[in-house]
Amino acid sequence: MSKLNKPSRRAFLRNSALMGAALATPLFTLQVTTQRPVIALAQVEGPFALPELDYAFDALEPNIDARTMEIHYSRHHQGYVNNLNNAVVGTEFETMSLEELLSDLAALPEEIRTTVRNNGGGHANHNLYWDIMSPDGGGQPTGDLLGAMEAAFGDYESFQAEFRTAGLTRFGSGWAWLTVDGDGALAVSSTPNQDTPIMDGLTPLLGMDVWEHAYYLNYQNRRGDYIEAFWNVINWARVAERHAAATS
Ligand code: MN3
Repeated sequence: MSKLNKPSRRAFLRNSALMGAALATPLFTLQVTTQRPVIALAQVEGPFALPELDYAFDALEPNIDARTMEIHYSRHHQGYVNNLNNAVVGTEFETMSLEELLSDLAALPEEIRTTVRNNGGGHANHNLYWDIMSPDGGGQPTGDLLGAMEAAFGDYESFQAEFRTAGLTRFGSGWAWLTVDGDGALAVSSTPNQDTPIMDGLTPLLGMDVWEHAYYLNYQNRRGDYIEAFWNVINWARVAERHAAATS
């Protein structure tokens, strides 16, 4: 008997299993195609909590899929909130605002400094991220914000190119930013992990999460495709409001 025709032990076991199973039972379970429900993390008591979302998890489809949104919000972001609460509850820092905590990390005791940096940063960054996205997003900025962009970058397309590059070249996990400083100057930057421009005294106006958890289910490793889709969900009216508040 040739090697090709000889039934392998694995095939024998598979066929035996098939015969032993009821014929109506599929060989493979539906776990391959059926998604498990997303179990939200429970809120840890403390001064910080998830913000309300202004839109449904599926509202940003097809640009950002519903399951990514739900896991991102109710597990990742809730995790940052919970870790932050656990770090500050019962300490003298539990009455401080997020901005106060993040803008002077050196003032924090060493045993909670890294936790506040990572999880306070995560909380602040995601608050911004949800806020500057909308199912009615896209288009281009106008008015004072556009004028400030033209002063800083030349034109909107040059801003786009810088912001895209900031997101693409951030190695590993992090964020791409449009920020404004105390003199009203706009700049594009990126940060690693959950570091936030607030740590550097800047006001973030627009933030794009480029952690894989923000896009991997839908885009796998194609971060550039996610970045292109992100333009379609930016709520420029909200970005303009943030710009106006920061420069008034
Ligand atoms: Mn994230």
